[in-house]
Amino acid sequence: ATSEQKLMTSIQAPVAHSGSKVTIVGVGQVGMACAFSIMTQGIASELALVDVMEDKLKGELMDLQHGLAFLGNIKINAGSDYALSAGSKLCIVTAGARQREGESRLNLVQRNADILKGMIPKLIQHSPDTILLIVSNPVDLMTYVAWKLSGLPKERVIGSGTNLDSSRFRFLLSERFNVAPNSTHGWIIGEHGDSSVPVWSGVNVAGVRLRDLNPAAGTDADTENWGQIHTQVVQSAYEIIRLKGYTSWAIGLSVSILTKAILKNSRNVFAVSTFVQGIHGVEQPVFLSVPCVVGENGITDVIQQTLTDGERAQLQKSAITLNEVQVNLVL
Ligand code: 6V0
Repeated sequence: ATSEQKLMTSIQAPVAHSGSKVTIVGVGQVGMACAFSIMTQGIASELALVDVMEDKLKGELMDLQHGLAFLGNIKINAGSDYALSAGSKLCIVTAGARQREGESRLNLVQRNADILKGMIPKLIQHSPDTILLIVSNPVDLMTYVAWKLSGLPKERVIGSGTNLDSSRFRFLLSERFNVAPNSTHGWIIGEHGDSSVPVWSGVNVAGVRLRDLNPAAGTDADTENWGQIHTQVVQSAYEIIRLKGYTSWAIGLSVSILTKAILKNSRNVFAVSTFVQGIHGVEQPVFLSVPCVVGENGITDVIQQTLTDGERAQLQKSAITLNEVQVNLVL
């Protein structure tokens, strides 16, 4: 008998796969930050990492596994074969090129669409009932591409969208108010990127609205220059990329909280990229971020925010811009 057989009396074979399996495609800076956040918070019971770089996969796998004695156990696998992803409740896509210094997110579009073409059908083949969470940029367009390639219903294909922008916004607001970021509420919707829309009317602490304290907040007439905060949000990815080469920790946490909402059916509300044709007067079949209720079956509801005419017009303009790129994509 082996030592294992001497150690234990077997009663029955353990199950091969447990319920909350998550696949992450792309083990670059973003994918690994997502993996680390999910692992350390004990959100998933199983993690599969897929990429094209075998050595990097093996190294990352070993490095994560060597931390498991400090955490709750989770089963981690890594490899280039999509069979590893079988039975995933959620597949997170972070593979692809990232912006080069000074490059806009929209510029990446066909390069990353081509990468998704080789990946999405394989993910669906192995996990036909999965939810897709798209992170690769430009995320709103990539979410559309993933939706088209997957054949999944639209509510099961989610883009990480402006969940990160909203968090950046809340952090910067919180510094001005000198209260904690998670006690500071505010939403950025629309495109994850240069044309995102800050909803100033909703910014509040404990229900006290900034606009009631300063009716000009976020407008050109504002002497306190709150609008500068949105400019900073828009520039922050460019700034971080200039300073450290990529962004990782905040997007990893943004993705892990979305993962938790899905696996635990939490029905929290997040600004994520969803199909918005017919919402806020958007006419094009595009994905943009609006506050969505997120649960085990994906997006169940969209919150109907009270927007100003200007905010609606900005959303509609983003939709037109995205659609112009979208119709020229080769899928
Ligand atoms: P990275 O560190 O270059 O990692 C990309 C990974 O993708 C690498 O490990 C590649 O090997 C892998 N990859 C490339 N092609 C394939 C393929 N065909 N199949 C499987 N894997 C592949 O980039 P990083 O992790 O920094 O960024 C990844 C993506 O996330 C980029 O498109 C970023 O622009 C995007 N981000 C999106 C954010 C958001 O808020 N939505 C935030 C930050 C970055």
